[in-house]
This record gives sequence, C-alpha cells and structure tokens, in this order.
Amino acid sequence: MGIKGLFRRGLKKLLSGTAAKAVVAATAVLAVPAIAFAQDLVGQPTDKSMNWQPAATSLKGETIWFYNAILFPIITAICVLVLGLLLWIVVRYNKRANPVARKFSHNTVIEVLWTVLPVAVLVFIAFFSLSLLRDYNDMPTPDVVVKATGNQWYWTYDYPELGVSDVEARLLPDAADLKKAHAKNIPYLLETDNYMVLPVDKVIHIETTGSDVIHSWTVPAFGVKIDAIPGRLNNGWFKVNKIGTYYGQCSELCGKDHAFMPIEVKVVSQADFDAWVIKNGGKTKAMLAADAAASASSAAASSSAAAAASIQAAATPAAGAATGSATASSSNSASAGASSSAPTAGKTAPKPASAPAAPASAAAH
Ligand SMILES: [Cu+2]
Repeated sequence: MGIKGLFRRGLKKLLSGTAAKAVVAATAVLAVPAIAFAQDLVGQPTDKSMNWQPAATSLKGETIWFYNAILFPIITAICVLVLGLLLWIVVRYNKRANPVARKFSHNTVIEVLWTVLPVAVLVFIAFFSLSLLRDYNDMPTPDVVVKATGNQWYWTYDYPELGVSDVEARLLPDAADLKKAHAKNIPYLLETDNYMVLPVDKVIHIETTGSDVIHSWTVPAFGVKIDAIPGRLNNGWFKVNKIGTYYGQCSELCGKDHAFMPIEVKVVSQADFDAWVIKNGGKTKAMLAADAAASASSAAASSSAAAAASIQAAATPAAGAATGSATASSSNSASAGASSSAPTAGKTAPKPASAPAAPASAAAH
C-alpha cells in the first residue's frame, strides 16, 4: 500500500495542477455519464447510464479508480494522438498538398521512440494493475465462507462452516417477463426466488465450482467475477460496505439458458444474517463456538475421569502388592495400562496420571 499510496497522492497532486486541469476537463466531457453516477441504483444496472455500477466493496472502488484515473486518460490520449496524426497526414500529405512525395526509409529517433514509449506506458499501467491484482489475491482472514455452484441453469449456495447447504436460486418467473417485472417493480431477468445472504462489513471468502459446464459468478458492484469450473474450486474475497440487494449474472456462456441464471445477493446486518442462518438449519459462529467450548469441557471431564480410572487401576495392584499377593506380571500389566492411558489424558487435561504409579511400586517395598 505504501508505494502505491505515495504514487496515488503524487498523481492526484499532478491532476490538481493547472496544466493537467484542461486534460481532466476534456476527460470529464468525454465521460459524461459520470453526471448520472449520483443517481445510479445500487447493485443493479440503471436505465440510460453508461458508467460503472457504484462500488460496494473496496476492491471495486480500487478498480474504478484504476480505470478512471489511469486507463481512461491513457486510452483517451493515445486515441487523440493517433487520430490527430491521421488527420494531419490526410490534410498535409494528400495528392494536392504534396504532389511529389519524398522517398526515404528509416528514422532511428522515431523508431526508438515508438518502441520505448509503448513499453513505458505498459510498465506504468502494470504498476497499478499488479498492485490491484495483489489486493484481489491477498485475502484477509474470512468471517464467512460461502460456496457458489453453477448449474445449468441456476446457482446453489452452501455455507460449509455454518451448516447451511443447498440454497437453490433460480430466476423468478415474474422477472422473466418484462411487463410483469415492470408492474411489480423488480429488475428484469435479475430477481431470483432464493438468494445468497451475507453480513455487511464482513470478509467473505467465496468459492466457486460448476456441476456441469463452466459458469462464472459475477456481481459488478462487488468487482467480483470468478469462473465456476467443474472439478475445481476457484476462490476470491470481498467485503460489502453497504446493506442492500445486489445483482449479477452468470458471465460464462453455459448453454441455452445462460441469460436466465441471475445472481441475487442480499447483504444484511449481522443479526439478520444470524437469524437467516438459524432459519435455514445452520448454526451461527457464536453457537458453533459455544458447541466447541461445551464439547471441549466434556472431553476434558471425560479425560479427567479416564485419568482417575487409570489412577485406580494403578493403585489396585499396588494395594495387592502391599499385602504380598500380587505377582510381578500383574503389576507390570497394570503399570503398562496406566502409561498407555496417561499420554491421551495428559493432552487434554492438565492432570497427569503417571505420577501416582511411582508410589505404587514404592508401596511394594
Ligand atoms: Cu452459467
């Protein structure tokens, strides 16, 4: 983040300079849809809008910044330069303006320039592109793991850690009909019967796979597009910073109903998410932690009971030895039994069972 942050600050300073202001203004005119940006719907396409969907994750925010601040000005500058050169040649060197053409080949300066400049432009882009790519791959510790399986032609969602499975999401029949969708005020070809539910402001680890052919789980507002490939588990992460409903579509041509397997994600508060998990037969993180604590304490109790039993087992032949009736072989087997149960008891319970075995042999004297 350090170098990139510095670079960004430098670039922003540069962009605030008067000389660059004209360029920025020209860019702004070309990027007219930016005006419509404020009214853009969250998580879904907006009529007559041309720009990116508003970002709901930091990754998407970075992606939009990368495009608007780095790629778009470079693309615009190169297009203007090439168009200008073409127009110049058309006007200055046409048959009328330049009847006798000069005949020469090679110009070392120009050849070096048109080799070095594109390389420099690509290296400049790569600097930001690779750092963005690193942010995509540098996954923080996830709060929720969700698996999306692409099927012809619907999505299945599982929450392996929380015990929620087989949430099948299909296109809502009314959303498949333009008139009905408009009448019900639901987005055409995007609304599903079930959906992926996620908590807000939490790191989501998404895993994708396909059950038949290759699909792609894509939600533009999250800046996430991950192929769902049969036999593979692809993964990515995101953290949604706003409660709401977000829509996406399968983005890998997967068959005749490829256009009819949309993605709907409801991002809710942690409390609502927990309630949804319980309603769907799963357990919340808090419940799982309580379960783990309970099973750990019962395991500790049973292991301490085992330890007590082994103490008794060790003590019994010792008592026999004290009376002189125990043979050497019986005391051997008893101590072997005590030592075999001791390590397992020692792992979970702090009470070691091997200690009392010593007094047993001492008592034999
Ligand atoms: Cu698909």
